[in-house]
Amino acid sequence: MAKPLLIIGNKNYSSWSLRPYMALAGAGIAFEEKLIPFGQPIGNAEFLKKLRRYTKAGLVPVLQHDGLTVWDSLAILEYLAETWPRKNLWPTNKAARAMARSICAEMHSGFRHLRNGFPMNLRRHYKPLVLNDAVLQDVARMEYIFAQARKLYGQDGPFLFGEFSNADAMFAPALTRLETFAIPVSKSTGKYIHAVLGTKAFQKWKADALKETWIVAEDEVD
Ligand SMILES: N[C@@H](CCC(=O)N[C@@H](CS)C(=O)NCC(=O)O)C(=O)O
Repeated sequence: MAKPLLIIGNKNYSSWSLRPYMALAGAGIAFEEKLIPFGQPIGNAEFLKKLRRYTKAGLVPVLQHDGLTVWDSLAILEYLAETWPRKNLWPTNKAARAMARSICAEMHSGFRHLRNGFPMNLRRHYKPLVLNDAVLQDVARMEYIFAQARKLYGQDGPFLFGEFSNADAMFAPALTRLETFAIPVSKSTGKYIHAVLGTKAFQKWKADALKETWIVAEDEVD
C-alpha cells in the first residue's frame, strides 16, 4: 500500500497535527510528512498559499493517501483505523470502542478552557499558575475519563484502553499541557502522562519540535 502523506504545522505548537502523527507513528504505519510553518500571524497568506496545494480547508492536519484527501484530525484518525484495521487504532471490544470514540469526540469539541488558556508549546516549562474553576473542571473531567478507561479497559497495557489507540493520540497534546504548565494531577494520571509522552512516537516529535526556531507570539503565555 502507498505511504500516506501527513501535512502538519510547526511541531512545537501544532497540537492538532500531533494527534494524527501520534496515531500513525504510535501504530507503526509508515508515512511521509510535510511541515508547513505557520508564520505570523497564524492564518497568514503565505501559510494558506502553501497549504492550498493540499486542501482548501485552510487548517492542518491533512492526510493524503491513495488519491484521497482527508482533513481534520478526527476524520484522519477514523480513516487510519479503517485503512489499517490490524493496527487496532480503535479498541476491538465494542463497549471500549464506543467509549474511545466518545472521548475522542469530546476532546475534539470540548476542554476549551484548558485548550484556549494553555496552548501547546513543547519548548517552554512554566511555573505553576493559579487555575480558575473552568480550567480545574476541564482537568477534573479529563482525569475522570482517564481513570474510567484505565479501570474498565486498561488491563493489557499502560494506555487508556491497554494497548495504544486513537484515544491516546487524541489526548497527547493535552498531556503535554498538563506537563509543561505543571498542572497538579493524580498519581495515576501522572503515570499515564509518562506512558504516552515516553513513547518513541512522541519523543521523535518532540526532538524535532525542539530544533524549530519559529516563534508564534499567540502561543507564548507569559
Ligand atoms: N478541528 C481541527 C482543528 C485544526 C486546527 O485548528 N489547526 C490549526 C493548527 S493546530 C491550524 O491549522 N491553524 C492555522 C490557522 O489557523 O491558520 C482539527 O481537528 O483538525
